[in-house]
Amino acid sequence: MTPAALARDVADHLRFTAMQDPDTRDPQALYMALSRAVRDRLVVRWLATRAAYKKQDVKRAYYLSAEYLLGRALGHNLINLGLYDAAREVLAERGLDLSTVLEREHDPGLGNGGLGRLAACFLDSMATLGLPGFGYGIRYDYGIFEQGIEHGQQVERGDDWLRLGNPWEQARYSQTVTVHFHGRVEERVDGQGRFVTEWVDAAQVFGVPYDLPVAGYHTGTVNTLRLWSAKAAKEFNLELFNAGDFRRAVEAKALTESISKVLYPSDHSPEGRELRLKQQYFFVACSLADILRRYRQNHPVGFEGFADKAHIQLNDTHPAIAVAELMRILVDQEGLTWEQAWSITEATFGYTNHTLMPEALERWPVPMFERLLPRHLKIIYEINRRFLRRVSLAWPGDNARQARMSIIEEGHEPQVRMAHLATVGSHKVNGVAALHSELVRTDLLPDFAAMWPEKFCNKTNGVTPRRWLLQANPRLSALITEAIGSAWPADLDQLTGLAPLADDADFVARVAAAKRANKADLSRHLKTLLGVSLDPDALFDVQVKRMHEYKRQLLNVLAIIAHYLALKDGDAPAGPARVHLFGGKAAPGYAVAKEHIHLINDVADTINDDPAVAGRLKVVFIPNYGVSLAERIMPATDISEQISTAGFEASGTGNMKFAMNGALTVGTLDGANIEIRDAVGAEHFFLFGLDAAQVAARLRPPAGQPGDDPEQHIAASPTLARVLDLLASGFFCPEEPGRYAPLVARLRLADRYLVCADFEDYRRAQAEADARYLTPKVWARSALLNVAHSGRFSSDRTIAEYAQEIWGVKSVRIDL
Ligand code: 26Q
Repeated sequence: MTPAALARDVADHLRFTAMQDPDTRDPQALYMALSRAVRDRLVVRWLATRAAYKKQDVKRAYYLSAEYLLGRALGHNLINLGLYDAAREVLAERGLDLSTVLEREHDPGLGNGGLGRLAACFLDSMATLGLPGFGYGIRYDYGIFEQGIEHGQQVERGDDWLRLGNPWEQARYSQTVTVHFHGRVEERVDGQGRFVTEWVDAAQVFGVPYDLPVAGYHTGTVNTLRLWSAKAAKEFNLELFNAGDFRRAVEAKALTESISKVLYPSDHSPEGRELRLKQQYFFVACSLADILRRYRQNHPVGFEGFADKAHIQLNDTHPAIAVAELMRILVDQEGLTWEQAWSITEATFGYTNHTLMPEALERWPVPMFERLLPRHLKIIYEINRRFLRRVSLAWPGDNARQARMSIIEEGHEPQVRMAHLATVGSHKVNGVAALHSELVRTDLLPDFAAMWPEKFCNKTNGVTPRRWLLQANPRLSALITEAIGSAWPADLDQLTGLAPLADDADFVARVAAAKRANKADLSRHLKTLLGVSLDPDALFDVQVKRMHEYKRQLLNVLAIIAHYLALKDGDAPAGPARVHLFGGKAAPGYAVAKEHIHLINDVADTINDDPAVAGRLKVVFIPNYGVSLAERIMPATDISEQISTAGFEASGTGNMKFAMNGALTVGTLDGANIEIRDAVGAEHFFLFGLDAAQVAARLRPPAGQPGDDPEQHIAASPTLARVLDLLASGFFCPEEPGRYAPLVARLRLADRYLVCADFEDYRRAQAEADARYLTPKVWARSALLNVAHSGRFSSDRTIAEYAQEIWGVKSVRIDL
């Protein structure tokens, strides 16, 4: 672990692994060599961890997720291994900055947003807590698209993240799994007179596992993330090839391998295509085969004890087909009775819900399901038959209830409801913030909560403080360590030790200086990236997250326009100069979200070009928001925009990263915002807007009550009326004046996310924030108290709760 040994191994990897000049200063070559040298240092712990789990035959937690937004690995692993300073020295000897080398790593974007990043934070916490946790997912050849902005509009480019090789992964060809699709089901009586079912004539695909190390922070634990890549069972059709039909000879192979080709770039919008279901079954079948193989190694006969040795957590419904797949294996292949298999299955699974929006719930058309997975459909029917029998025994004659609860939605086009399958097949169902879990119980799955009240629970999300504070914000981290010692990254509640320092003027000033330096860093970065000049003394107000109507980037931009007009009129109350930053991808098929990106860019161009507000107001849309940009943005933010319509954002996790880095939230009572406000104190959080109950009353008014009327809010707010008129007039898009007239017309007609209803109160909260910012000491005190009380939002706390209350796994000491 010394710099000298690291330097030697880097040179060796340059020479022997890459066959390059061992004295090179090429950052890309050094990124590869340094990563390999770091990986070598993980291997001893990796093997020791695996051996300890096996020897002690511990219960393992398996996290099944279609997405992982891991972020770059090198810096993270250097920190977790305590090798950061050694690496800096090694590169300095070559005249290179460590940061230049870290930047060469392609940020692996194997996810869409919050759900995928949560999975990555959870892996980090499992390893840091020494828990036997395994991640399973898909090794997409192409991750989330790279977003460009051309003429103010989003353009998408493929993310060929493996182009230059991936030094962290290890293929394990010998553990390849065979997966089946299509075919038909044969039912017959076997030699002993038993009724057996067989899935025959199915097409085959290989799943090749690629392992990534997941190192804990300052521990011996290195867990594994295993990602599956699809490989054709047949390389090509030799007959066709010999007959000269080369195209058709390779076609089947290409089609098969398309299963793990690309991540679906949509979130919250159902993608009903067959390939998506194929992806889901593919990685679930591979993972379950792997989990059962591992179980058999220590338990050669029987499956009675399976649920005592394995818990499987379903990250949303994307892997919910696992319920049917485990039943298939236990009944068809292992010969267990249905009852035996079902009690194992129920005891094995837990299901985490991440969304309440009905249109985002996964449903598959029965005919498609039957074509792809005929045996699984039959199993689901049988699960459903037995389940509905229980419902009818508990509520005799209540046919409407049975129809509501059925796993199969009947009707013109029957569908499989994956959330119902996951709920029936799991012993625990959880939401991801207190409000969300309550709404899961009362709004989303009320019939299920009535049947199994003890099944439902809450696990408020968290984020890893290693990446999001220690690594992303070294300036603030150094101050924290100076004040409370260095144990906080693995025990984040210790941050409360900062609270008394909120009254120490010198310390508060140093925290403020760190923030200013971070803002200067970000400004420099954005200058090189986009050519914009930002003033680090301005208030940095940031909204970064996926583009979605419910997240209300539109509310933000309308208020910016209002502020702009007030500045031009000279009747704005005294306030600081403001910089408004936006970032976020729109699903390629989500036209409204793309329109909002266009609008933000049009407004930015107009405002940034207007000398009347120069030095007072700037607006920037930062392209290609992802983990790496987030690491630069979170530490450099004063105001965190968490302004979703109450009841729509399940939790949010960006909100936690901002607070941990000393931003103040302007936010609604939604998701985890509520818990953040409770933790940091209401006076250090700028609350506005309708709450979830009020939103529900406006959007779904009880019979006889009026619903929301946007025109009424517009009439009551001359500011809003003027903003909408200006927008509709084409002021921000003179080259195409009609561009935003439809947007305004839609808003006036039906405002599904209550932008108009919340507009004035949002402006009020922003004005309060402005006023506080004018007294830097008061602001900095609030910022420090946000940091001091964000300990609860460490994913270590979240994972400790899952381990204790759902998974039943315990930490394992790894002796080296
Ligand atoms: C489903 C079917 C077909 C295609 C795509 C999808 C799909 C993909 C991704 C549906 C949803 C997602 C992602 C959802 C997501 O990121 N949800 C967020 O999860 C976070 C972690 O719990 C929460 O903090 C956020 O509030 C929630 O929006």
